[in-house]
Amino acid sequence: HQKQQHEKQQQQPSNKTFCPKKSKQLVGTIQTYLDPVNISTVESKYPEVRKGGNFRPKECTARERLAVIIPCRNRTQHLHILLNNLLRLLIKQRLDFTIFVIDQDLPTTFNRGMLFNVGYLEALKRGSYDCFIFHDVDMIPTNDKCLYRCTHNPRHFLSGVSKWKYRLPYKSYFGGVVSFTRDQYRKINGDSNLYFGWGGEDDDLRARILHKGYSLLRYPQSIGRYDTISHQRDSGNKANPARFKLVKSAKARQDLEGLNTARYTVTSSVTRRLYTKIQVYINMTE
Ligand code: UDH
Repeated sequence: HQKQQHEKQQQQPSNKTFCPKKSKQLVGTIQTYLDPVNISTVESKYPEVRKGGNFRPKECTARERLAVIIPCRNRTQHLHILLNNLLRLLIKQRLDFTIFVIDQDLPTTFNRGMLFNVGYLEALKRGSYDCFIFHDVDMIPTNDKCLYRCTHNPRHFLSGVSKWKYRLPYKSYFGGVVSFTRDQYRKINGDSNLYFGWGGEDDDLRARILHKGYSLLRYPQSIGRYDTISHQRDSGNKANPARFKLVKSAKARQDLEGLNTARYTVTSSVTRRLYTKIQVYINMTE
């Protein structure tokens, strides 16, 4: 029933033209707002966003349906800052999007990769999304020409991040903000579910992409510039000592575990004004 309702909301009248690939409203570098903000302030700024965090341009038909998947545990303040910046950009780009926030129940150690899988699977239960952007809660785009769209290959959005002096920690880094079409993510069997704790899952994801014959796209320096919100190391997300060994076996495990073996229990699903929040329990021993 929930899916039917979403689908109904998403049905498009056929007499409209497609939205332009690059909206004329885009200017390039934009100001970022990194200070804490109340969610009610953000809500009042975006009356055009519908409950559950859904927006669709009225004057044109968007080219694809985008699900923005944000893993977020104990970072509500960051989430509000991100929404305060990101919604403006997505609306300006005239995208048809829904924001999904995926939270993981305590006490299990944080598992970012598995939360991506949850986001993908749960979003598709609620609507027919074509494009998935997995978005860390503390990455703030600084250029509105950074298009939140999917392309013929998976894309890494970041070319430089403020906390690394607008560079990347290493050349093959594939964390922060990445995009996949529905098909691309399914073909690589999503993320690994095995990375509990900090590190490694992004390198595993990159290995999966290359192993299935995709190449990697990345926005150029001026477009992929991101600001970050500084933070302490999170509790419940200690550096994972198994990560180096796991990354080595990424290709061998790819078809055996990932999207096709993600086991979790949805403990709550709530439609807030600016996002759909899905809370999950992950059993580490399953
Ligand atoms: N996150 C939470 N809560 C947590 C931990 C992580 O919400 O307790 C989410 C959040 O969206 C965050 C993302 O997971 O932005 C990434 O976690 P992080 O902020 O700890 O990662 P970090 O910024 O990553 O430290 C930098 C990685 C550079 C090296 C990559 C190694 N492969």
